[in-house]
Amino acid sequence: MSLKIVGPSLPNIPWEDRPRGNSEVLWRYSQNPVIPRDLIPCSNSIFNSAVVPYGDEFRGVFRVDNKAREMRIHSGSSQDALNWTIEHEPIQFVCDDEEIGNFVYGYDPRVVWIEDRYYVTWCNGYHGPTIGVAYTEDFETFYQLENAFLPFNRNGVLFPRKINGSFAMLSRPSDNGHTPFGDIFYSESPDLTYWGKHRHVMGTTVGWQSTKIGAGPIPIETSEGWVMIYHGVLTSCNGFVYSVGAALLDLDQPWKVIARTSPYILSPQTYYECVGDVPNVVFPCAALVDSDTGRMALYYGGADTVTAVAFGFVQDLVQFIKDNSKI
Ligand code: BMA
Repeated sequence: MSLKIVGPSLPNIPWEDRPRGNSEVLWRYSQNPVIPRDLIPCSNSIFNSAVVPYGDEFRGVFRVDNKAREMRIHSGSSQDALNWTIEHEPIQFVCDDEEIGNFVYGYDPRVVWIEDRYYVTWCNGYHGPTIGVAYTEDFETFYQLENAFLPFNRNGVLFPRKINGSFAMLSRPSDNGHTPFGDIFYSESPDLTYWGKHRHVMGTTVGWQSTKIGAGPIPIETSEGWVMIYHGVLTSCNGFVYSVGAALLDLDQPWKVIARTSPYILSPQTYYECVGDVPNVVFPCAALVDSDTGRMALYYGGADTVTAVAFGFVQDLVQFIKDNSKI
C-alpha cells in the first residue's frame, strides 16, 4: 500500500470481505443493522452514533431517542465493535458551570482521541442546537466543557490532532429547525474554549448534496490529505434524502479542498435505511480504521432508527475521490 494512513493498528476491527460481484467503494455488513432500535428498555431508536478503539476493546457514545422521544446520549462498550452493551441511563455530564451543564437535549455524537483523552462533541440544546464538548478517560465519567459555538450549529467534528498548534473543528452553522441550507466550516481553538479563525471549507453542489452537507466521522489523516466523509442532503418531493460522500482536505490548511466525490459513496437503499422513523437516511458519525491494511468500518444511522456498518479500504476511497471529483 503506497498510501500512508496515520493512526493506530487495529487488526481487530469488524470486517467482512467485499461480496463477489460488488464493485462499490463501500459495501454493507451482511448482518446489519448491528444495533436494533430496542436494544435497551427505554429506547425508541439508537442511531447516528460514534465508536472508538479502547485498549483491546471498543467504546462508544450512542444517540438514543427514548420512548418519550427525548434525544439523549448514552455510553456503551463492546469487545468486537459489533455486539454492544449500552448503558440504560443517559450520560450525566459533570460540569462546573450550571448554565452549561443544564442538559436540554443531545444528539449525533462524535468521539475522538486527542493526545491524552477522548473528546466527545454532539449537537447540544442551548437556546437551540449548538456544539457541546466534553472529555472522558474511561467512558464512565464525562466532563462537559463550554459549548464551542453560538447557536445555531450542528455536526461539530474535531480533528484527531492539533493543526498548526491548535485544536481544530469542522461544523455546520444552521437554523433552529430542519435547516434547508448548510455549508461545512473549519475553526481553530488554542484551548477548546475560545474558537476562531473560521474558514469556509465547502458548500452544497447538485443532486444528492444540493440542500446541505455536514461532516461525519473524525477525518482520517493520510499522505494524500485528510479524508473527510460527510453527509449530503437532497430535497425530494417527499422530503430530505441523506447520502454519504467524501472529500480530501489539505493537511495543513484543511479548509482547502483537494478533491470531492461527485457521486455519493452510500445512499439509502436497503430496508433499514429506507424505512424507519425518518425514511431515506444514511448518516455516518464514526469510522474505525486499521492503518496497516487500510480496512475501514464505517458506522452510520439508518432511517433515524438503527445503527449499521459498511466496510471499505481507505486507499480505495482516496482513489475513488480523486477519480470522481468535481469541486
Ligand atoms: C438531521 C439530524 C440528524 C438526522 C437527520 C435526518 O437534521 O437531526 O440527526 O439523522 O436530520 O432526520
